[in-house]
Amino acid sequence: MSTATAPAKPRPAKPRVADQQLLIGGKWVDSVSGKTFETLDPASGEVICRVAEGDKADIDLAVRAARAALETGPWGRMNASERGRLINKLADAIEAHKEELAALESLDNGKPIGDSLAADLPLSVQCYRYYAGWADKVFGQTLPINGPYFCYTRHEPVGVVGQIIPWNFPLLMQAWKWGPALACGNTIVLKPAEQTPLTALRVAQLAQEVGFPDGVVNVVPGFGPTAGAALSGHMDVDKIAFTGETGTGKIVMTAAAQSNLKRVSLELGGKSPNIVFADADMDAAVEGAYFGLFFNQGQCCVAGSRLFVQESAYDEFVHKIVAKAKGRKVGDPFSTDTEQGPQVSQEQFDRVMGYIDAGQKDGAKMLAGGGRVGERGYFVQPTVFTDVTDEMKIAKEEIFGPVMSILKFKDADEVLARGNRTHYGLAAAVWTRDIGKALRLSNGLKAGTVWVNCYDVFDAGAPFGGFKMSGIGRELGQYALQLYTEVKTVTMAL
Ligand code: TXE
Repeated sequence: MSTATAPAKPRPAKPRVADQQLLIGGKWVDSVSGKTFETLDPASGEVICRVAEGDKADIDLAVRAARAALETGPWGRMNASERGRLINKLADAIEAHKEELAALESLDNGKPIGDSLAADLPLSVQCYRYYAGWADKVFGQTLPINGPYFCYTRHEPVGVVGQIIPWNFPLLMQAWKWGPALACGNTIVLKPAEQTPLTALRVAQLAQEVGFPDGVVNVVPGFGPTAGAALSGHMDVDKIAFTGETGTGKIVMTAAAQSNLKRVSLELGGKSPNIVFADADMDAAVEGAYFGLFFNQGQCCVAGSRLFVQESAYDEFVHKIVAKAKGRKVGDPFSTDTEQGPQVSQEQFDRVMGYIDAGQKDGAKMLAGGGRVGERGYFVQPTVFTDVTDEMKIAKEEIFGPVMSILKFKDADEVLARGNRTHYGLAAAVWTRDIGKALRLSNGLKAGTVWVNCYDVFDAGAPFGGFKMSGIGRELGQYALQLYTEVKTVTMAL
Protein backbone atom coordinates (compact mmCIF):
# COMPACT_ATOMS: atom_id res chain seq x y z
CA MET A 1 0.00 0.00 0.00
CA SER A 2 1.39 3.38 -0.90
CA THR A 3 1.01 6.36 1.39
CA ALA A 4 2.14 8.88 -1.23
CA THR A 5 -0.56 11.34 -2.23
CA ALA A 6 -1.66 11.18 -5.86
CA PRO A 7 -0.02 13.86 -8.00
CA ALA A 8 -2.36 16.77 -8.76
CA LYS A 9 -4.15 16.29 -12.07
CA PRO A 10 -2.76 18.56 -14.78
CA ARG A 11 -5.13 21.37 -15.65
CA PRO A 12 -6.76 20.56 -19.03
CA ALA A 13 -5.40 22.83 -21.73
CA LYS A 14 -7.56 25.06 -23.90
CA PRO A 15 -7.21 23.65 -27.39
CA ARG A 16 -6.06 25.77 -30.33
CA VAL A 17 -8.44 25.34 -33.22
CA ALA A 18 -7.81 25.95 -36.91
CA ASP A 19 -10.45 27.51 -39.16
CA GLN A 20 -13.11 24.99 -40.16
CA GLN A 21 -14.75 23.88 -43.42
CA LEU A 22 -17.95 22.03 -44.26
CA LEU A 23 -18.06 18.25 -44.77
CA ILE A 24 -19.97 17.41 -47.93
CA GLY A 25 -19.78 14.07 -49.76
CA GLY A 26 -16.63 13.07 -47.89
CA LYS A 27 -14.75 16.26 -48.79
CA TRP A 28 -13.84 19.24 -46.60
CA VAL A 29 -14.88 22.31 -48.55
CA ASP A 30 -15.41 26.05 -48.22
CA SER A 31 -18.95 27.34 -48.54
CA VAL A 32 -20.17 28.16 -52.04
CA SER A 33 -20.47 31.83 -51.07
CA GLY A 34 -16.99 31.82 -49.53
CA LYS A 35 -18.52 33.33 -46.36
CA THR A 36 -17.35 32.41 -42.87
CA PHE A 37 -18.51 33.21 -39.36
CA GLU A 38 -16.80 33.39 -35.98
CA THR A 39 -17.34 30.97 -33.17
CA LEU A 40 -16.63 32.56 -29.77
CA ASP A 41 -15.29 31.38 -26.44
CA PRO A 42 -18.12 32.32 -24.05
CA ALA A 43 -15.73 32.55 -21.12
CA SER A 44 -13.92 35.50 -22.72
CA GLY A 45 -15.95 36.59 -25.76
CA GLU A 46 -12.83 36.03 -27.88
CA VAL A 47 -12.86 34.41 -31.31
CA ILE A 48 -11.85 30.73 -31.28
CA CYS A 49 -11.72 30.35 -35.07
CA ARG A 50 -13.71 31.02 -38.24
CA VAL A 51 -16.09 28.48 -39.67
CA ALA A 52 -17.33 28.15 -43.26
CA GLU A 53 -20.90 29.48 -43.36
CA GLY A 54 -23.28 27.10 -45.10
CA ASP A 55 -26.39 28.39 -46.84
CA LYS A 56 -28.94 27.11 -49.36
CA ALA A 57 -26.37 26.24 -52.06
CA ASP A 58 -24.29 24.20 -49.61
CA ILE A 59 -27.37 22.45 -48.23
CA ASP A 60 -28.31 21.54 -51.83
CA LEU A 61 -24.89 20.00 -52.39
CA ALA A 62 -25.00 18.14 -49.09
CA VAL A 63 -28.48 16.76 -49.79
CA ARG A 64 -27.32 15.62 -53.23
CA ALA A 65 -24.31 13.86 -51.63
CA ALA A 66 -26.53 12.22 -49.02
CA ARG A 67 -28.96 11.05 -51.72
CA ALA A 68 -26.14 9.56 -53.80
CA ALA A 69 -24.67 7.82 -50.75
CA LEU A 70 -28.08 6.33 -49.98
CA GLU A 71 -29.00 5.18 -53.48
CA THR A 72 -25.78 4.42 -55.31
CA GLY A 73 -23.05 4.23 -52.66
CA PRO A 74 -21.95 1.21 -50.62
CA TRP A 75 -24.10 2.30 -47.66
CA GLY A 76 -27.41 1.11 -49.18
CA ARG A 77 -25.98 -2.36 -49.92
CA MET A 78 -24.09 -2.71 -46.66
CA ASN A 79 -25.12 -5.49 -44.27
CA ALA A 80 -26.96 -4.13 -41.25
CA SER A 81 -24.40 -5.77 -38.95
CA GLU A 82 -21.63 -3.91 -40.78
CA ARG A 83 -23.45 -0.61 -40.17
CA GLY A 84 -23.53 -1.55 -36.49
CA ARG A 85 -19.79 -2.26 -36.57
CA LEU A 86 -19.10 1.17 -38.04
CA ILE A 87 -21.22 2.90 -35.39
CA ASN A 88 -19.31 0.98 -32.72
CA LYS A 89 -16.04 2.09 -34.29
CA LEU A 90 -17.22 5.68 -34.14
CA ALA A 91 -18.05 5.20 -30.43
CA ASP A 92 -14.56 3.80 -29.87
CA ALA A 93 -12.96 6.72 -31.72
CA ILE A 94 -14.92 9.25 -29.67
CA GLU A 95 -13.89 7.46 -26.49
CA ALA A 96 -10.25 7.41 -27.59
CA HIS A 97 -10.44 11.19 -28.15
CA LYS A 98 -12.55 11.97 -25.10
CA GLU A 99 -10.17 14.47 -23.53
CA GLU A 100 -9.76 16.37 -26.78
CA LEU A 101 -13.51 16.40 -27.48
CA ALA A 102 -14.37 17.41 -23.91
CA ALA A 103 -11.95 20.33 -24.13
CA LEU A 104 -13.37 21.40 -27.49
CA GLU A 105 -16.92 21.18 -26.12
CA SER A 106 -16.01 23.26 -23.05
CA LEU A 107 -14.20 25.82 -25.17
CA ASP A 108 -17.06 26.32 -27.63
CA ASN A 109 -19.99 26.01 -25.21
CA GLY A 110 -18.50 27.18 -21.89
CA LYS A 111 -19.54 24.15 -19.86
CA PRO A 112 -17.14 23.07 -17.09
CA ILE A 113 -14.59 20.53 -18.30
CA GLY A 114 -15.57 18.22 -15.44
CA ASP A 115 -19.15 18.10 -16.75
CA SER A 116 -18.02 17.50 -20.34
CA LEU A 117 -15.88 14.58 -19.18
CA ALA A 118 -18.37 13.13 -16.71
CA ALA A 119 -21.62 13.62 -18.63
CA ASP A 120 -21.47 14.71 -22.27
CA LEU A 121 -18.74 12.32 -23.39
CA PRO A 122 -19.85 9.07 -21.71
CA LEU A 123 -23.52 9.66 -22.55
CA SER A 124 -22.63 10.27 -26.22
CA VAL A 125 -20.48 7.14 -26.39
CA GLN A 126 -23.22 5.08 -24.71
CA CYS A 127 -25.76 6.38 -27.21
CA TYR A 128 -23.70 5.33 -30.25
CA ARG A 129 -23.02 1.90 -28.72
CA TYR A 130 -26.68 1.42 -27.88
CA TYR A 131 -27.77 2.10 -31.47
CA ALA A 132 -24.88 0.09 -32.93
CA GLY A 133 -26.55 -2.86 -31.22
CA TRP A 134 -29.90 -2.08 -32.87
CA ALA A 135 -28.56 -1.92 -36.44
CA ASP A 136 -29.28 -5.59 -37.25
CA LYS A 137 -32.36 -5.84 -35.06
CA VAL A 138 -34.67 -3.52 -36.99
CA PHE A 139 -37.25 -5.80 -38.56
CA GLY A 140 -40.92 -6.15 -39.51
CA GLN A 141 -43.65 -8.72 -39.03
CA THR A 142 -45.39 -11.49 -40.97
CA LEU A 143 -49.14 -10.92 -40.89
CA PRO A 144 -51.99 -13.46 -41.03
CA ILE A 145 -54.30 -11.45 -43.33
CA ASN A 146 -57.45 -12.89 -44.90
CA GLY A 147 -57.16 -14.80 -48.19
CA PRO A 148 -54.43 -16.70 -50.00
CA TYR A 149 -51.71 -14.12 -49.42
CA PHE A 150 -48.33 -13.87 -47.83
CA CYS A 151 -48.12 -10.49 -46.12
CA TYR A 152 -45.14 -9.01 -44.35
CA THR A 153 -43.72 -5.65 -43.36
CA ARG A 154 -40.23 -4.23 -43.92
CA HIS A 155 -38.77 -1.43 -41.82
CA GLU A 156 -36.82 0.59 -44.36
CA PRO A 157 -34.74 3.74 -43.81
CA VAL A 158 -36.72 6.96 -44.27
CA GLY A 159 -33.98 8.17 -46.61
CA VAL A 160 -32.07 11.44 -46.47
CA VAL A 161 -32.58 13.00 -43.06
CA GLY A 162 -31.95 16.62 -42.08
CA GLN A 163 -30.99 17.19 -38.46
CA ILE A 164 -30.84 20.58 -36.74
CA ILE A 165 -29.35 20.67 -33.26
CA PRO A 166 -28.92 23.28 -30.51
CA TRP A 167 -25.90 24.49 -28.58
CA ASN A 168 -26.60 23.28 -25.02
CA PHE A 169 -25.36 19.68 -25.50
CA PRO A 170 -23.73 19.71 -28.93
CA LEU A 171 -22.03 16.30 -28.80
CA LEU A 172 -24.91 14.57 -27.10
CA MET A 173 -27.57 16.01 -29.41
CA GLN A 174 -25.50 14.84 -32.38
CA ALA A 175 -25.33 11.35 -30.84
CA TRP A 176 -29.10 11.25 -30.19
CA LYS A 177 -29.66 12.19 -33.84
CA TRP A 178 -26.92 10.17 -35.56
CA GLY A 179 -27.16 6.93 -33.53
CA PRO A 180 -30.69 5.87 -34.53
CA ALA A 181 -30.54 7.44 -38.01
CA LEU A 182 -27.39 5.48 -38.90
CA ALA A 183 -28.57 2.27 -37.24
CA CYS A 184 -31.67 2.36 -39.46
CA GLY A 185 -29.61 2.96 -42.63
CA ASN A 186 -30.38 6.61 -43.38
CA THR A 187 -27.94 9.23 -44.67
CA ILE A 188 -27.60 12.56 -42.89
CA VAL A 189 -27.21 16.29 -43.38
CA LEU A 190 -26.53 17.83 -39.96
CA LYS A 191 -26.72 21.54 -39.20
CA PRO A 192 -25.10 22.20 -35.83
CA ALA A 193 -25.93 25.34 -33.87
CA GLU A 194 -24.02 28.43 -35.02
CA GLN A 195 -22.77 29.00 -31.44
CA THR A 196 -21.16 25.52 -31.14
CA PRO A 197 -20.18 23.93 -34.46
CA LEU A 198 -16.76 22.56 -33.44
CA THR A 199 -17.38 19.15 -31.88
CA ALA A 200 -19.84 18.14 -34.61
CA LEU A 201 -17.15 18.76 -37.21
CA ARG A 202 -14.55 16.83 -35.22
CA VAL A 203 -16.90 13.85 -34.79
CA ALA A 204 -17.63 13.95 -38.53
CA GLN A 205 -13.88 13.76 -39.14
CA LEU A 206 -13.68 10.72 -36.86
CA ALA A 207 -16.60 9.15 -38.77
CA GLN A 208 -14.62 9.58 -42.00
CA GLU A 209 -11.55 8.06 -40.36
CA VAL A 210 -13.33 4.93 -39.10
CA GLY A 211 -14.70 4.25 -42.57
CA PHE A 212 -18.21 5.66 -43.03
CA PRO A 213 -18.63 5.88 -46.81
CA ASP A 214 -18.54 9.37 -48.32
CA GLY A 215 -21.82 11.25 -48.13
CA VAL A 216 -23.37 9.16 -45.32
CA VAL A 217 -22.78 12.00 -42.87
CA ASN A 218 -22.55 15.60 -44.06
CA VAL A 219 -22.11 18.56 -41.72
CA VAL A 220 -23.08 22.08 -42.77
CA PRO A 221 -22.65 24.71 -40.06
CA GLY A 222 -24.57 27.93 -40.63
CA PHE A 223 -27.42 30.03 -39.30
CA GLY A 224 -31.02 29.01 -38.67
CA PRO A 225 -32.97 31.27 -41.05
CA THR A 226 -30.55 30.43 -43.93
CA ALA A 227 -29.00 26.94 -43.71
CA GLY A 228 -31.59 25.62 -41.22
CA ALA A 229 -34.50 26.90 -43.27
CA ALA A 230 -33.00 25.47 -46.50
CA LEU A 231 -32.76 22.06 -44.85
CA SER A 232 -36.25 22.00 -43.34
CA GLY A 233 -37.84 23.29 -46.57
CA HIS A 234 -35.83 21.06 -48.94
CA MET A 235 -37.85 19.05 -51.46
CA ASP A 236 -35.42 16.11 -51.42
CA VAL A 237 -35.03 15.69 -47.66
CA ASP A 238 -37.29 12.87 -46.39
CA LYS A 239 -37.28 13.71 -42.71
CA ILE A 240 -36.27 16.57 -40.46
CA ALA A 241 -35.33 16.09 -36.80
CA PHE A 242 -35.08 19.28 -34.76
CA THR A 243 -34.13 20.22 -31.21
CA GLY A 244 -34.47 23.83 -30.09
CA GLU A 245 -36.95 26.51 -29.13
CA THR A 246 -40.68 25.83 -29.46
CA GLY A 247 -41.16 28.84 -31.77
CA THR A 248 -38.39 27.60 -34.07
CA GLY A 249 -39.95 24.14 -34.01
CA LYS A 250 -43.15 25.63 -35.41
CA ILE A 251 -41.17 27.28 -38.22
CA VAL A 252 -39.45 23.99 -39.02
CA MET A 253 -42.75 22.11 -39.06
CA THR A 254 -44.35 24.74 -41.29
CA ALA A 255 -41.42 24.52 -43.72
CA ALA A 256 -41.78 20.73 -43.79
CA ALA A 257 -45.52 21.02 -44.47
CA GLN A 258 -45.10 23.66 -47.16
CA SER A 259 -42.39 21.73 -49.02
CA ASN A 260 -42.63 17.95 -49.38
CA LEU A 261 -44.43 16.94 -46.16
CA LYS A 262 -41.21 15.43 -44.90
CA ARG A 263 -41.50 13.54 -41.62
CA VAL A 264 -40.96 15.77 -38.58
CA SER A 265 -39.73 15.06 -35.08
CA LEU A 266 -39.31 17.88 -32.58
CA GLU A 267 -37.73 18.13 -29.16
CA LEU A 268 -38.57 21.59 -27.83
CA GLY A 269 -38.65 23.67 -24.70
CA GLY A 270 -39.97 23.00 -21.23
CA LYS A 271 -41.03 24.53 -17.94
CA SER A 272 -40.79 21.39 -15.89
CA PRO A 273 -42.46 21.14 -12.46
CA ASN A 274 -40.21 19.69 -9.78
CA ILE A 275 -42.47 18.85 -6.83
CA VAL A 276 -41.12 18.41 -3.30
CA PHE A 277 -43.50 17.02 -0.66
CA ALA A 278 -42.82 17.59 3.02
CA ASP A 279 -42.45 13.83 3.57
CA ALA A 280 -39.48 13.60 1.16
CA ASP A 281 -35.89 12.93 2.14
CA MET A 282 -35.26 16.68 2.31
CA ASP A 283 -31.50 16.61 1.78
CA ALA A 284 -31.88 14.42 -1.31
CA ALA A 285 -34.63 16.73 -2.62
CA VAL A 286 -32.46 19.83 -2.09
CA GLU A 287 -29.56 18.13 -3.87
CA GLY A 288 -31.80 16.99 -6.75
CA ALA A 289 -33.51 20.34 -7.16
CA TYR A 290 -30.17 22.15 -7.13
CA PHE A 291 -28.69 19.86 -9.77
CA GLY A 292 -31.96 19.75 -11.75
CA LEU A 293 -31.93 23.52 -12.17
CA PHE A 294 -28.31 24.69 -12.16
CA PHE A 295 -26.72 21.85 -14.16
CA ASN A 296 -25.24 23.04 -17.47
CA GLN A 297 -25.67 26.71 -16.45
CA GLY A 298 -29.43 26.09 -16.38
CA GLN A 299 -29.36 25.52 -20.11
CA CYS A 300 -31.33 22.27 -20.06
CA CYS A 301 -34.65 21.70 -21.78
CA VAL A 302 -35.68 19.62 -18.74
CA ALA A 303 -34.53 22.16 -16.11
CA GLY A 304 -36.75 21.91 -13.02
CA SER A 305 -37.62 25.55 -13.40
CA ARG A 306 -40.92 25.50 -11.50
CA LEU A 307 -39.85 24.21 -8.14
CA PHE A 308 -42.97 23.51 -6.04
CA VAL A 309 -42.28 22.98 -2.33
CA GLN A 310 -44.97 21.93 0.17
CA GLU A 311 -45.67 24.66 2.69
CA SER A 312 -44.66 22.81 5.87
CA ALA A 313 -41.18 22.11 4.43
CA TYR A 314 -40.84 25.40 2.57
CA ASP A 315 -38.70 27.41 4.99
CA GLU A 316 -36.23 24.58 5.66
CA PHE A 317 -35.93 23.84 1.94
CA VAL A 318 -35.40 27.47 0.96
CA HIS A 319 -32.78 27.95 3.67
CA LYS A 320 -30.78 24.92 2.47
CA ILE A 321 -30.98 25.60 -1.24
CA VAL A 322 -30.10 29.29 -0.96
CA ALA A 323 -26.96 28.32 0.98
CA LYS A 324 -26.00 25.87 -1.77
CA ALA A 325 -26.62 28.39 -4.55
CA LYS A 326 -24.50 31.00 -2.78
CA GLY A 327 -21.66 28.47 -2.49
CA ARG A 328 -21.71 27.42 -6.15
CA LYS A 329 -18.34 27.86 -7.80
CA VAL A 330 -18.70 29.95 -10.94
CA GLY A 331 -15.73 30.55 -13.19
CA ASP A 332 -13.22 29.27 -15.72
CA PRO A 333 -14.64 26.19 -17.49
CA PHE A 334 -11.11 24.78 -17.71
CA SER A 335 -10.62 24.78 -13.96
CA THR A 336 -11.46 21.29 -12.66
CA ASP A 337 -13.29 22.54 -9.56
CA THR A 338 -15.60 24.90 -11.48
CA GLU A 339 -19.28 23.98 -11.13
CA GLN A 340 -20.73 26.63 -13.41
CA GLY A 341 -19.30 28.24 -16.54
CA PRO A 342 -20.63 31.12 -18.65
CA GLN A 343 -23.91 31.16 -20.58
CA VAL A 344 -23.31 30.23 -24.19
CA SER A 345 -23.55 33.70 -25.76
CA GLN A 346 -24.13 37.40 -25.17
CA GLU A 347 -27.67 36.89 -26.47
CA GLN A 348 -28.41 34.18 -23.90
CA PHE A 349 -26.74 36.23 -21.14
CA ASP A 350 -28.98 39.22 -21.96
CA ARG A 351 -32.02 37.03 -22.11
CA VAL A 352 -31.34 35.51 -18.68
CA MET A 353 -30.64 38.95 -17.14
CA GLY A 354 -33.95 40.11 -18.61
CA TYR A 355 -35.76 37.34 -16.74
CA ILE A 356 -33.95 38.25 -13.50
CA ASP A 357 -35.28 41.82 -13.93
CA ALA A 358 -38.76 40.51 -14.64
CA GLY A 359 -38.70 38.38 -11.48
CA GLN A 360 -37.84 41.42 -9.37
CA LYS A 361 -40.43 43.65 -11.07
CA ASP A 362 -43.15 41.00 -10.62
CA GLY A 363 -42.44 40.99 -6.86
CA ALA A 364 -40.64 37.68 -6.34
CA LYS A 365 -38.07 37.71 -3.51
CA MET A 366 -34.48 37.34 -4.73
CA LEU A 367 -32.52 35.52 -2.03
CA ALA A 368 -29.35 34.72 -3.99
CA GLY A 369 -27.49 36.04 -7.02
CA GLY A 370 -29.06 38.41 -9.51
CA GLY A 371 -25.92 39.83 -11.10
CA ARG A 372 -23.09 38.99 -13.44
CA VAL A 373 -19.81 37.44 -12.39
CA GLY A 374 -16.59 39.14 -13.50
CA GLU A 375 -16.05 41.64 -16.28
CA ARG A 376 -15.43 39.31 -19.19
CA GLY A 377 -17.52 36.49 -20.64
CA TYR A 378 -21.17 35.66 -20.06
CA PHE A 379 -21.19 34.52 -16.41
CA VAL A 380 -24.41 34.81 -14.36
CA GLN A 381 -24.62 34.36 -10.58
CA PRO A 382 -26.70 31.38 -9.44
CA THR A 383 -29.99 33.11 -8.66
CA VAL A 384 -32.86 32.00 -6.42
CA PHE A 385 -36.32 33.56 -6.34
CA THR A 386 -38.85 32.61 -3.67
CA ASP A 387 -42.51 33.60 -3.24
CA VAL A 388 -42.97 33.04 -6.96
CA THR A 389 -46.57 32.78 -8.12
CA ASP A 390 -47.98 30.96 -11.15
CA GLU A 391 -48.71 34.06 -13.23
CA MET A 392 -45.25 35.61 -12.96
CA LYS A 393 -43.20 35.63 -16.14
CA ILE A 394 -40.37 33.63 -14.51
CA ALA A 395 -42.88 30.89 -13.65
CA LYS A 396 -44.28 30.70 -17.16
CA GLU A 397 -41.47 31.12 -19.69
CA GLU A 398 -38.37 29.04 -20.35
CA ILE A 399 -35.44 31.02 -18.87
CA PHE A 400 -32.62 28.66 -19.88
CA GLY A 401 -30.27 30.04 -17.26
CA PRO A 402 -29.22 29.60 -13.60
CA VAL A 403 -32.41 31.13 -12.21
CA MET A 404 -34.48 29.11 -9.74
CA SER A 405 -38.13 29.90 -9.07
CA ILE A 406 -39.62 28.43 -5.89
CA LEU A 407 -43.41 28.21 -5.49
CA LYS A 408 -45.35 27.10 -2.41
CA PHE A 409 -48.18 24.51 -2.44
CA LYS A 410 -50.59 22.92 0.06
CA ASP A 411 -51.57 19.46 -1.20
CA ALA A 412 -51.25 16.88 -3.97
CA ASP A 413 -54.43 17.79 -5.90
CA GLU A 414 -53.51 21.44 -5.97
CA VAL A 415 -49.92 20.89 -7.11
CA LEU A 416 -50.95 18.40 -9.79
CA ALA A 417 -53.34 20.92 -11.33
CA ARG A 418 -50.82 23.75 -11.11
CA GLY A 419 -47.96 21.57 -12.37
CA ASN A 420 -49.94 20.75 -15.50
CA ARG A 421 -51.02 24.36 -16.11
CA THR A 422 -48.50 25.01 -18.90
CA HIS A 423 -48.28 24.54 -22.66
CA TYR A 424 -45.11 22.54 -22.13
CA GLY A 425 -44.85 18.88 -21.13
CA LEU A 426 -41.27 17.73 -21.31
CA ALA A 427 -40.35 16.53 -17.82
CA ALA A 428 -41.49 16.55 -14.20
CA ALA A 429 -40.26 15.19 -10.89
CA VAL A 430 -41.80 14.19 -7.57
CA TRP A 431 -40.00 13.88 -4.26
CA THR A 432 -41.84 11.89 -1.57
CA ARG A 433 -41.53 8.79 0.60
CA ASP A 434 -45.22 7.90 -0.03
CA ILE A 435 -45.31 5.45 -2.93
CA GLY A 436 -49.03 5.91 -3.54
CA LYS A 437 -48.58 9.65 -3.93
CA ALA A 438 -45.55 9.14 -6.17
CA LEU A 439 -47.55 6.87 -8.50
CA ARG A 440 -50.63 9.09 -8.50
CA LEU A 441 -48.57 12.14 -9.42
CA SER A 442 -46.54 10.21 -12.03
CA ASN A 443 -49.76 9.10 -13.72
CA GLY A 444 -51.34 12.54 -13.55
CA LEU A 445 -48.43 14.70 -14.71
CA LYS A 446 -48.61 15.52 -18.40
CA ALA A 447 -44.95 15.13 -19.26
CA GLY A 448 -42.84 12.82 -21.42
CA THR A 449 -40.54 11.95 -18.52
CA VAL A 450 -41.34 11.80 -14.80
CA TRP A 451 -38.53 11.29 -12.31
CA VAL A 452 -39.36 10.07 -8.80
CA ASN A 453 -36.83 10.90 -6.08
CA CYS A 454 -34.22 11.66 -8.73
CA TYR A 455 -33.63 14.19 -11.50
CA ASP A 456 -31.90 14.36 -14.86
CA VAL A 457 -31.39 10.62 -15.12
CA PHE A 458 -30.72 9.92 -18.81
CA ASP A 459 -29.92 6.68 -20.56
CA ALA A 460 -29.76 5.84 -24.26
CA GLY A 461 -32.25 3.03 -23.59
CA ALA A 462 -35.00 5.24 -22.08
CA PRO A 463 -37.21 7.21 -24.51
CA PHE A 464 -37.26 10.97 -24.22
CA GLY A 465 -39.56 13.62 -25.66
CA GLY A 466 -42.44 15.92 -24.91
CA PHE A 467 -46.18 16.07 -24.44
CA LYS A 468 -48.00 19.17 -25.74
CA MET A 469 -45.80 22.00 -27.07
CA SER A 470 -42.60 20.31 -25.89
CA GLY A 471 -42.40 18.26 -29.04
CA ILE A 472 -43.41 15.45 -31.33
CA GLY A 473 -41.95 11.95 -31.25
CA ARG A 474 -39.58 10.16 -28.88
CA GLU A 475 -35.82 10.07 -29.15
CA LEU A 476 -33.67 7.38 -27.51
CA GLY A 477 -34.60 3.80 -26.74
CA GLN A 478 -36.33 1.50 -29.18
CA TYR A 479 -38.92 4.24 -29.80
CA ALA A 480 -36.44 6.37 -31.75
CA LEU A 481 -36.21 3.67 -34.42
CA GLN A 482 -39.76 4.64 -35.45
CA LEU A 483 -38.54 8.13 -36.28
CA TYR A 484 -35.99 6.81 -38.75
CA THR A 485 -37.89 4.00 -40.51
CA GLU A 486 -40.74 3.77 -42.99
CA VAL A 487 -42.95 0.68 -42.71
CA LYS A 488 -43.62 -1.05 -46.01
CA THR A 489 -46.36 -3.68 -46.34
CA VAL A 490 -45.69 -6.36 -48.97
CA THR A 491 -48.61 -8.62 -49.98
CA MET A 492 -47.97 -11.56 -52.29
CA ALA A 493 -50.65 -13.80 -53.83
CA LEU A 494 -50.01 -17.45 -53.13
O1 TXE B 1 -32.77 28.45 -30.24
P1 TXE B 1 -33.15 28.03 -31.71
P2 TXE B 1 -31.83 29.67 -29.76
C1 TXE B 1 -34.57 27.52 -26.12
C2 TXE B 1 -34.07 28.26 -24.91
C3 TXE B 1 -33.27 29.35 -25.48
C4 TXE B 1 -34.06 29.68 -26.71
C5 TXE B 1 -33.34 30.41 -27.80
O2 TXE B 1 -35.17 28.77 -24.19
O3 TXE B 1 -33.17 30.45 -24.62
O4 TXE B 1 -34.50 28.44 -27.18
O5 TXE B 1 -32.19 29.71 -28.22
C6 TXE B 1 -31.66 26.52 -35.68
N1 TXE B 1 -35.12 27.18 -39.45
N2 TXE B 1 -33.77 26.36 -26.46
O6 TXE B 1 -32.25 30.95 -30.38
O7 TXE B 1 -33.29 29.23 -32.58
C7 TXE B 1 -30.46 27.19 -35.03
O8 TXE B 1 -29.54 27.60 -36.01
C8 TXE B 1 -34.38 26.10 -39.14
C9 TXE B 1 -34.25 25.09 -25.97
O9 TXE B 1 -30.42 29.25 -29.94
O10 TXE B 1 -34.32 27.10 -31.63
C10 TXE B 1 -29.96 26.06 -34.14
O11 TXE B 1 -29.21 25.12 -34.89
N3 TXE B 1 -33.52 26.07 -38.10
C11 TXE B 1 -33.55 23.95 -26.58
C12 TXE B 1 -31.26 25.42 -33.67
O12 TXE B 1 -32.25 25.82 -34.61
C13 TXE B 1 -33.41 27.17 -37.34
C14 TXE B 1 -32.13 24.10 -26.90
C15 TXE B 1 -31.72 25.85 -32.27
O13 TXE B 1 -31.85 27.25 -32.22
C16 TXE B 1 -34.17 28.33 -37.61
C17 TXE B 1 -31.81 25.43 -27.43
C18 TXE B 1 -35.05 28.31 -38.72
N4 TXE B 1 -35.79 29.36 -39.06
C19 TXE B 1 -32.61 26.50 -27.16
N5 TXE B 1 -33.86 29.26 -36.69
C20 TXE B 1 -33.87 22.60 -26.02
N6 TXE B 1 -35.10 22.13 -26.20
O14 TXE B 1 -33.02 21.93 -25.46
C21 TXE B 1 -32.93 28.73 -35.86
N7 TXE B 1 -32.64 27.46 -36.26
